[in-house]
Amino acid sequence: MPTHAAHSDLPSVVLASGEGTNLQAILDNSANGSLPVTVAAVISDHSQARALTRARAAGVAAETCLPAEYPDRKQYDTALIRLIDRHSPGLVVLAGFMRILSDHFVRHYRGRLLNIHPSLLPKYRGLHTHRRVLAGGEREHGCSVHFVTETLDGGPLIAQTKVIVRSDDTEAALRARVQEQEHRLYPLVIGWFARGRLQLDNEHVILDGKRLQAPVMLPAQEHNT
Ligand code: NHR
Ligand code: GAR
Repeated sequence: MPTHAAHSDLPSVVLASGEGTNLQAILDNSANGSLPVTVAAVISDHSQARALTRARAAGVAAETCLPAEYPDRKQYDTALIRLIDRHSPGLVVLAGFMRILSDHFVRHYRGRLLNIHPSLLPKYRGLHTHRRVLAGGEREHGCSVHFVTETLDGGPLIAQTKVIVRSDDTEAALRARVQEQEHRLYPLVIGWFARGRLQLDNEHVILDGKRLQAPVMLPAQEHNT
């Protein structure tokens, strides 16, 4: 049974720390009718994040939750939960959110918390993935969408897209090609969730009623080489 009526948009909150290009992809797909979500609010841990400007431009509530205003991570995360839950979201989307979230936070949103990570997980968890991929001499790279659980960048994988590493690649060039894929992959997966096709069952991802044995690999486009 779909958990959401097909005709109603799923209220969602997006957390973003920086540029907000993934947020923009979500807003654009929502606006053009191809993604049945309503972004109820964008919340950032940085007051100057471009993501907040993008939210305002789209007529979406832009809010901040600033780490400097809380004595520790626990109280920060509690405040963040309170801000988010004012919007009663069915989905919380991490879109370049750069703060590690406590177990308490992650459990509170279990099964409705998604992240996009710039690597082919389980390879290259953590930060500076593009640099590390180049240093590691990898020939393939990409991005992954996963349900967030207590294990950092270790939650059950939903879908991935590959990018071929070029011999003359730079960190910036590689990042740009990976991000181009992120902007296709994330709205697609969020759409599955919003249409009730995607669930988390303990440690397993269910898509269209079946347990995924491996992440869905989104076929590359012609320019994705
Ligand atoms: N929280 C949990 N519990 N589990 C995950 O899988 C999470 C998460 C919070 C964020 C995104 C993630 C990524 O895709 C994410 C996944 C930040 C860091 C980090 O080290 C690591 C992974 C991710 C996001 N942050 C530093 C910190 O001390 C700060 C770094 C900075 O500000 O530049 O929080 O990679
Ligand atoms: C994205 O590439 C995302 O994969 C990455 O940050 C970028 C945010 O870009 N996320 C992480 O590295 C999480 N640690 P955006 O703000 O333009 O969407």
